[in-house]
Amino acid sequence: MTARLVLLGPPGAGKGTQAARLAEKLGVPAISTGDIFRANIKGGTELGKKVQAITASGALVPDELTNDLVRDRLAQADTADGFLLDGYPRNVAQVAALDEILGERAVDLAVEITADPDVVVGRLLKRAEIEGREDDTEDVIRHRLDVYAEQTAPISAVYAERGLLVQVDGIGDVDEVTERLLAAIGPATR
Ligand code: B4P
Repeated sequence: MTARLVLLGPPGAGKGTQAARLAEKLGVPAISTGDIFRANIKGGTELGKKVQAITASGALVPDELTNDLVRDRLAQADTADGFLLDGYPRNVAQVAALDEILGERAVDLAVEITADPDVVVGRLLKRAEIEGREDDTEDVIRHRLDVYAEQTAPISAVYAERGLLVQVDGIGDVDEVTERLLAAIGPATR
């Protein structure tokens, strides 16, 4: 079975949460650009130093850094039978970069998790209490939502035009959302 999936949705919709669950069920690696940046920041790497202030402000990391990172990750052997991209692509230029990286191995499906902005702000503020993520303050969360609306939301139309978009309601119990996602993805795995 292969599944080359892209997970879309606003900050706090549940992408990271659901990506880990779906990856396990589908037997493909979940690749989160946000997690990769955070690991580099924690490890004090050159990349981490370059992106720390950017991610803390809620802005997008420059495309050239992000695209190179994804290109390297998708060249690894564990992606041969599929992958789940979480948080990438994040703007229309990154969609073009991903097309170029994948070539013939095009994406099977883009799955958008939808959620009301008020709900996602509440979730992220709750996470702030637990994890203390630098970009989970109310001001930065609002900025991340603006960046999402301006730069990331238009991606859905691109995949919809290709007939590859499904939307799944991200409101509700985590298990319930996983079930909805698996039902939506099912036909795209082969
Ligand atoms: P990300 O790590 O992608 O952060 P995010 O959009 O907030 O999503 P995340 O996956 O963490 O949260 P989730 O919705 O799962 O990006 C962070 C930063 O990295 C960006 O701002 C940017 O600077 C940079 N970056 C990343 N990718 C980039 C790219 N491609 N280009 C440029 N820059 C990039 O979960 C949120 C919370 O909700 C959790 O606490 C979870 O427990 C809770 N939750 C989830 N589902 C729930 C449910 N059903 N009910 C209740 N709570 C739920």
